[in-house]
Amino acid sequence: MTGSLNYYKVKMPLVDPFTTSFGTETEKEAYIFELKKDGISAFSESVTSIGPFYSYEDNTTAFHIIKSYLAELVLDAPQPAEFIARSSKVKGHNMAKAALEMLLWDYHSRKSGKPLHEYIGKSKGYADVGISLGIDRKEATLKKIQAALDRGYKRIKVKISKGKEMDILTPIREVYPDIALSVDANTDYRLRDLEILKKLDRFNLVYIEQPLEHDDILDHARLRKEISTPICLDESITSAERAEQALEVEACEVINIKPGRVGGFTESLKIAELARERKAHVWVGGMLETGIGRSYNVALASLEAVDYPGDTSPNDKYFERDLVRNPFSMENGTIRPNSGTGIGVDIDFEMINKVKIEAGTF
Ligand code: OSB
Ligand code: MG
Repeated sequence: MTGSLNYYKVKMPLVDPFTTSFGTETEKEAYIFELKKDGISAFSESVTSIGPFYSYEDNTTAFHIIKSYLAELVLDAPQPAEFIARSSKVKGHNMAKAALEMLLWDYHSRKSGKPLHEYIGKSKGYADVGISLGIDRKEATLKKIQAALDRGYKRIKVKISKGKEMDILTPIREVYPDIALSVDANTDYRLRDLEILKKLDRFNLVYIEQPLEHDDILDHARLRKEISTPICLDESITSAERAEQALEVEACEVINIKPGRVGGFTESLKIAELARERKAHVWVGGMLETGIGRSYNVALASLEAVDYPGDTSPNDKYFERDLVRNPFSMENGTIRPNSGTGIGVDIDFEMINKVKIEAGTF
């Protein structure tokens, strides 16, 4: 029998507004998907947001692509590889594809009786956790950093934007000269800003994340020769092939894997292995996901091949009440993936019903 694919569009306020170089997010609007077949219910989330400011996809484009082209390809619960083959005729739209590809990973790991992190490869059983802090007033940022250090976070990442980088970093390094610190520019610079980017070398950063254009590899390779701060690519790495090209031309030494950005877990696993072979560093990022999307990130981040702390904060950084009844807790800067089968989330349907603004079945 074929299964059914349900969706719930939810809208939840963020605990704290999140400001990056591309804008401020005050609430989360996300599509949650549920695949029901043969007594198994699997869940996933699209990492797209309200507008196309991180990448060209947003909730509306993802929903359109899923409804018009992809939903019909998952109803018989194929293996993820089969879904990728079937959906390859749709160009791009990785986030839309990832929402369903990951749904199939949850489905099949539940079917196998294993937790997702054991199903996908060699897991350490925990993920090392860093925090991603949005742009805020100096005092607020310093307070958040202290709170994060007190909670055991293993790396502090702060968002920067062009023209504000010195004002953001100088006070942080004054108070915390030695913490593991990184910055994320979310594409705010160009090669012509080289003089500013060179100044960042003095802050002894673990890396600078995505300084240049969202689809650039070549200018990052040029930039890398000019600065001593290691480069981490986020937006530019849209597939394992892209990752290989970036490493080949030495555009970066670190990669932020976001399963949503690369079309799902299959590509994510390839990138993690590739980075290990090429002696590059990898970690798992986040997109302010609810506990459903986050559980995938934590499972992936727990793999041995992932060697840097990720942006996989516990749920309370984002939401007062999440969509799951078993939120993550952090101990000594680590989070354990859920132990149930698949992504192991205990879905809080009462909460989903409370915050859903749209729902339906494909
Ligand atoms: O660039 O990593 C990013 C959030 C939304 C969009 C892009 C990014 C981020 C984050 C937050 O840095 C990561 C998280 O805590 O989920
Ligand atoms: Mg980033």
